[in-house]
Order: sequence, then structure tokens, then C-alpha cells
Amino acid sequence: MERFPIFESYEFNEEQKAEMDRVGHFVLPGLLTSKACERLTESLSYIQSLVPNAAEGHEPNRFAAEYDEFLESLIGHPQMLALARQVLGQDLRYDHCVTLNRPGGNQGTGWHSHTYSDDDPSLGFIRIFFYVNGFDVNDGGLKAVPGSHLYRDKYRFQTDEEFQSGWIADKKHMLTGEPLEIQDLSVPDGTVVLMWTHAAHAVSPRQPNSKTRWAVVYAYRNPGRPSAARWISEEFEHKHIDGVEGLMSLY
Ligand SMILES: O=C(O)CCC(=O)C(=O)O
Ligand SMILES: [Fe+2]
Repeated sequence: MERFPIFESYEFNEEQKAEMDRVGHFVLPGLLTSKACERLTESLSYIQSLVPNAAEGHEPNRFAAEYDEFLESLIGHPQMLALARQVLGQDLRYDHCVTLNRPGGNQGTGWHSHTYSDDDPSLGFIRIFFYVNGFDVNDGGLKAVPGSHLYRDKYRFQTDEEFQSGWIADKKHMLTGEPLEIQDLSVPDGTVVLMWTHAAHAVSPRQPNSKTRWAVVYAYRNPGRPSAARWISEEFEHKHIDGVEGLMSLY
């Protein structure tokens, strides 16, 4: 597969890394090149067309990179790996690639976090979200709670109010002592969002008349623990993919 730049230039040094570690997510607005957005839109539309006839246990949205060569080629893209390593350090593994396309009227999702190495924060797990055509508040919009990732808790709440009274209310930011608060994000086309997997997040419903929100997430982690979200078929684990040598195994 032909390689071309997927990211515009960006800054991610110690200052940005410290923010990521304090807040739990980091937004890189408009990071994706226009060619990357074009190719991603094609690939994500293709995956979406396969969804109605999905094979249970090997769904095209959940094993997306196994169904599309361009999505596959991004797992080991040098710019993708450089970004993942800026957060996780050198020793990492690929974990999953899931499409997050949300057509008009999509219900979004309630508050939750994801788990990995819950008792040992020295092992990290990040999600790299590509929001190809962005999103607005209350229109397939990602919501987050800065500082929530430091708790490494697992929960599920449907509404903001339930999450507020059921979990947020008695929590303080572990480093700053500030009360925790819900943040509604709004991002332009081509935005990449990095998120520690333990961070609380939710997605608002997509408005009925809005076009499909095209998005995909790539996950990487430091090896050392089993991973619940490691959606890789055995065949794919052993496939030769440029740039992915040594990154596919669990440990
Ligand atoms: O659709 C999104 O923006 C995020 C969905 C989600 O909760 C996830 O990928 O973990
Ligand atoms: Fe999630």
C-alpha cells in the first residue's frame, strides 16, 4: 500500500504530554491531511456498507483494519507509531481498530470508561480517535471529564445527571484537587483526539438531519496484561503488515 503523510505538522513535547497525563485526553485539531481524510472517508463508507451483512464475532466495524487495506496500512504508519510512542513510550502493541461512524439519528452512547491494567498505572493504553469530519456539541459530540482517567474505575451511566450524582459528585482531581467536571467537545474536520483508556467519555446523539459522522479509533498499549478489547483475529495476528512487525502479539 502506497504511503503518504497522514498528519500535518504538530507539537507534542513534554508540555503536551503533561497535559495529556493531567487531563486524560488531548485534542489535535485538523491534524489529518486532506488526502488522509479523503481516503478515510472512502474506507469508512466501505466498512459502513458491510455492516448490514456483518458476520457475528468478526464484525467489519469492530475488526475494521481486517476488512480494508488502507485502514490496515495505518496501524504501522510511521506517523501513527511516532504519535503513539510520544504518549506510551517505545514498547507498545497494537490493540484494535474500530469504526465509529454515526449516521443522522444515531443515539450516541452513555458515560463509560474502558479498562486495562487497572491496578498498575505504569502500563498505559491509549485510544487515537480520528474524527474525519469533526463534530459539534450535541451532534455526535464526544464528552469527557478531565482527571477521570486517574481513577482507573469502571462504570456505566446513561445521562449526564446520573453520572454527575452517581460518580462525579464526590470526586476531586487527584493532582490539582479541583472538582471534576463534564466537558462537551466540538472539533473541526480532520481532528485527532488522544485519550487514556480509563478516561470517562460519552457521545451525544447525532441530529436526525446531520450527515454521517465518519470516525475510527486505533488503540495501542504497553504490553504486560491481558486486554479485553484486543480484537485481532488469529489470521490477522500472523499476517505480514509493513511497519507492524512485533506489534501484534498480546505480550
Ligand atoms: O464514537 C465516539 O466518538 C466514541 C465511542 C466510544 O465510546 C469508544 O470508542 O470508546
Ligand atoms: Fe468508549
